[in-house]
Amino acid sequence: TLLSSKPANASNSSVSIRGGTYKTDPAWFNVPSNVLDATTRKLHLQKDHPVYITRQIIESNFPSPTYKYYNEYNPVVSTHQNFDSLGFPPNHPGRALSDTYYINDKTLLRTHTSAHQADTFRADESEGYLISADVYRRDAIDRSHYPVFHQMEGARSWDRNKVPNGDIAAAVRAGLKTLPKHNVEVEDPNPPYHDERNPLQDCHSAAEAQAIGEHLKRSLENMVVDVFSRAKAAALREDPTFVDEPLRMRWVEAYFPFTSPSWELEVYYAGDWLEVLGCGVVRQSLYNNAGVPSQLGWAFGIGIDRIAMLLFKIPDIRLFWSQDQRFLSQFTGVSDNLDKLNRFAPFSKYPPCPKDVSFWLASTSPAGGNTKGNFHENDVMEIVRNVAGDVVEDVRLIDEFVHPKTGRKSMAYRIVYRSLERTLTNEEANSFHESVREALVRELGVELR
Ligand code: FA5
Ligand code: MG
Repeated sequence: TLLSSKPANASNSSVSIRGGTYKTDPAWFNVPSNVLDATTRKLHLQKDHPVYITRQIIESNFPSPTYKYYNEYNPVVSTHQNFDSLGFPPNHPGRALSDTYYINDKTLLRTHTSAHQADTFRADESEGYLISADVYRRDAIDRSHYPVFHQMEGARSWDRNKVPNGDIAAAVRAGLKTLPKHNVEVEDPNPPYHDERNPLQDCHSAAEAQAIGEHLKRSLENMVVDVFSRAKAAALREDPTFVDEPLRMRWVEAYFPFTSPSWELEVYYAGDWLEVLGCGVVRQSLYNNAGVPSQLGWAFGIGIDRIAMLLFKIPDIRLFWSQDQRFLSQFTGVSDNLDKLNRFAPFSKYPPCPKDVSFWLASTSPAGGNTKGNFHENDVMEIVRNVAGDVVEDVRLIDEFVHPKTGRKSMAYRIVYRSLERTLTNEEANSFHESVREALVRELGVELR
């Protein structure tokens, strides 16, 4: 196949993940060994790890018994759980082999915690739930994107048959009054719903959707405000003269097949807006299919690693995977006493080694390739990741053009090699880069320029 990313046991017809054994289909199986290894790590359950601590802090903003916690769901799910149950159309690009890690045609590594929404709505008796888990995506490489990361799903539901007078809007508004009010200014130019861009569902009244949206947004803003106040307290413990930049948040309209209306929340961080979560009013079909048609409510999905970056001031998402004691020992004891939270103290910053590669695309890719004949940038990302692992900091398209006579397309990428743990020699970087160049030719059939 096209993938360089053959796991060590690719010749086997099955793969073991977290105690389960799954039949692999060579036409679908595309999980590289570094990703397979990551399935054993469960950073959200590793005490004193920043991802674990961040999970604790977010959970504390959604307390039991209103919310019930599920942190042990298996990462191997069906295409039904990950896509169909959520209303993803059959041709949705997220289903492609270029975006998702498959075991076989019906089995994959979940790409989001929403894969467990339907099952949890069906099984859960409480008013709300939180699900934390490792998730997997073939994705770009940079400081805030990694092929394995962690999400927390949250949902809060109200039952038409259980609220006073069946008045959902009044019940949600009453709930909203019990939530703390923060005093941070939030940019939210969006209407509660929008007929074309972000529609109300037929089965909801405007008042219901509006109340649910407000409850959702306030709950999430409070969580981010809490994270920031803990980060600020930590900074002040280290340096009483510390003055931080004011927290900035903004809401952006979004689209998910399983919520409407939908939004994303962005936080200003290190000179840029960082998307931290997606959310919305749950599509009624999810409740109906889960056998609880009298319920309605909201759901969200947070990137835990992204929140952890904000909380600990961690500059690069790769650091979470470090087994270096200079990283891990910095957080010892925090899980048992969140008031001891401290920000990350970088060990010395090692120099970056940027290297460029440019190539002509093959007019037709080799048959049988996982990109089905089309060049896909995620194949470049994965080839680089497979060759150089966590030594890759960033991969970016820097130039692209079509030759006016031949019609051939040229692409140029800049790859930044940088270790978080030591200085790379130029020879090492060159040798990684040479292997990347060879792999691009071998696996994508491109012609180097
Ligand atoms: C989702 O995954 C939806 N399931 C979220 C959702 C849940 C919407 C419930 C509505 C209701 P999205 O693909 O935007 O949405 O990812 C959610 C968050 O995961 C992002 O905001 C970001 O914080 C984080 N994230 C996404 N890709 C990566 C990545 N490659 N590395 C690290 N974090 C990521
Ligand atoms: Mg998003």
